[in-house]
Amino acid sequence: MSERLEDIAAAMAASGKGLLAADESSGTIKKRFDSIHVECTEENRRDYREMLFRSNEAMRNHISGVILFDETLRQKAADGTPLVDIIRASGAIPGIKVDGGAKPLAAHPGETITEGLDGLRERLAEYYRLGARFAKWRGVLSISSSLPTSGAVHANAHALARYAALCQEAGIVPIVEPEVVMDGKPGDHSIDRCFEVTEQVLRAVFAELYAARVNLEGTILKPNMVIDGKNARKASVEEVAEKTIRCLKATVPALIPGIAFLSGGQSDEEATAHLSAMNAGHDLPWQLTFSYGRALQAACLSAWGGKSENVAAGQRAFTHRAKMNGLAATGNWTPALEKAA
Ligand code: 5MM
Repeated sequence: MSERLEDIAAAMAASGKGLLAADESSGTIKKRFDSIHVECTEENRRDYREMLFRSNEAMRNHISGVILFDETLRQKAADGTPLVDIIRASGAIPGIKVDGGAKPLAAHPGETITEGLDGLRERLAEYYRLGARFAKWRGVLSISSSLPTSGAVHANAHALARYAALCQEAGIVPIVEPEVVMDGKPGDHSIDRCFEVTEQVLRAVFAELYAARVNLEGTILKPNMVIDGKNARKASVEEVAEKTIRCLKATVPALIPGIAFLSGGQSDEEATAHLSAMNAGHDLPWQLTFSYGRALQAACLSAWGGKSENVAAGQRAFTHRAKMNGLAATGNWTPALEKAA
């Protein structure tokens, strides 16, 4: 495969495919395993992720890249094959989460700054040697009556831009993920408030990317959708699609090759329906696709339940969601396809 940033980014945003976010840090994967009563050991994490990456139909046809956590990038399958080689053999691109997580932002109660810039140049060089061709960094912004503050918006946008420039220097495509969370506290904000904040955040992010001289054609954006808070009324699928597109058109340059949404706590089917509605019948300058964690994995996790005899069932569940989202990435998903499964 070509090693140009632009070509890697275009392959990540290939039509009808999307990204699998399997980069849960140790604490997050423990929560997922707790929910199915599975012990969070290195072997169980390996077995779970090996099951995902060996889902041939899903990986070959619907997944363009996989975001990994540091441990997984270095791990070998039960038969000794590096997990990275299994991903590559399927035609998907291995990627790596390089942020150090969201930590309290000094003097900004209730807000966070994502850490991990110190030593990042050296870590990126190692990740490149290990096979990663893209990376991910997530900034987190919460909505309340007084948040986010402009201090938090700018600190996170600045960190995202410094990260993105370092990635490109290392030959790695940055996924820039400024997440305006839907499930924060109190989580009762309206879709219009989410629009206002997402617009403010994306404007700040692109101003910083520009100032940092980031090559937009070698960058993927991973935003939230414009959506009501988790504890507010639920806007229709059409309203979410229309307001999200409007917000992106107002803020995201057409040079960005792909926008890959996070699912953010939406149900599996909601995340698919929203993506499909955005792609159906809209003339867009970028590929719009998925980079889901929970909305791709929840059904698979429960079908597997940590039991080797359930691997085929887990793979069927993952393949189904990957296929549904692949169809949504071209606007061709319908609810009837879920029932037909
Ligand atoms: C898969 O979850 C990712 C890792 O989260 P932690 O660093 O907190 O363990 C997360 O960054 C993910 O890539 C995005 O938030 C999108 O995931 P969802 O579940 O929102 O689609």
